[in-house]
Amino acid sequence: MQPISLTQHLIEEQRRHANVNAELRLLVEVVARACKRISIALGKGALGGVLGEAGTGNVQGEAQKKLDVISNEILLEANAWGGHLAACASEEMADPYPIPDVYPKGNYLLLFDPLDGSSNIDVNISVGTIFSVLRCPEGVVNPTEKEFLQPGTQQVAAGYCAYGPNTLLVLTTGHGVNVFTLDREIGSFRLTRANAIIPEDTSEFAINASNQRFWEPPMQRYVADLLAGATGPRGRDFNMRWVGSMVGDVHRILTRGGVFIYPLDAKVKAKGGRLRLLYEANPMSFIVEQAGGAATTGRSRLMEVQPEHLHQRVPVFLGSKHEVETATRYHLDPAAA
Ligand code: P6P
Repeated sequence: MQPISLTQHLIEEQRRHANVNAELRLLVEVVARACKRISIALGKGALGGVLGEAGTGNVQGEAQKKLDVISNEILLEANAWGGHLAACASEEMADPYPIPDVYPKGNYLLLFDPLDGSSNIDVNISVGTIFSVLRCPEGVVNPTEKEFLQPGTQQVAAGYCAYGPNTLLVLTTGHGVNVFTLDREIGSFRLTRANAIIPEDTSEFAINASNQRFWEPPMQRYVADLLAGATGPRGRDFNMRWVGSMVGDVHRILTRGGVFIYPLDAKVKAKGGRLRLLYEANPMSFIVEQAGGAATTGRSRLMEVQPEHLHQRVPVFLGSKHEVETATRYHLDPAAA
């Protein structure tokens, strides 16, 4: 029997869970459709004339790839007319994007990193789209940045689309995590892994080790103990992976466990971290927690951080529950670790 489609899954969730209503179902389906278009654009590679730099920069001060801009536009256009959103916010745009007045507005706010890891595009390594859904506060018709500044615990849904050897949509609406694989022949996402669970323990860590000399002392000790392996306090050997695309690393962790860390280091301390809170760290933390994992800033639960501005950055420790707790303990009580 064919695995069920994303639409059937969402209709069944709508029947079971009050928080999954028709508007949220439409939102997720619209985002999924946009991700299919992004996957097609990526798949053309050099033949599509869309590789390389756009010649513009974004609010992060980063040079934009052509596909950053294209992916952002695909998501904005797809979400403009459905009547499910009040506004969008994107890594690629300085300010929130209000739904044009010609269209009806809805009750949700959508935040996204349209193409995470885009530095990997030109070398054909997996990239992804990350999205987060918040409720627009009651009575607010024209939301501004303020309405987006909600802690991650307020998310009603989150997900990512991983553009790898196959295109996968990973989704949570607060009732576990489900993985859908794009059937390119019929253009439908099919449920291929229901209720994904992250192993609580792991022997695999993901970090950009080239930043080692910039790490804080607890981070230095934690990683040194991982590298000491069986000869050190951890008493077992560890393996390291670093994709350079958060979506790639997080999906590996969702699949076989692991811990992903982008800590506060001397290079990024002034900015508050490397990764963005609202449309990278929060949605990934929601997914990881819903799959039985954990997500902290190294010192406290990540989804409880109260955002102060739209593009705020945050240190990220997420993945296998016990390993995240261990890494966090090094920071909270160095002697006890
Ligand atoms: P670095 C990609 O730019 C990104 O935002 C994440 O997807 C990725 O995990 C991280 O930055 C990579 O950072 O410093 O290793 O290039």
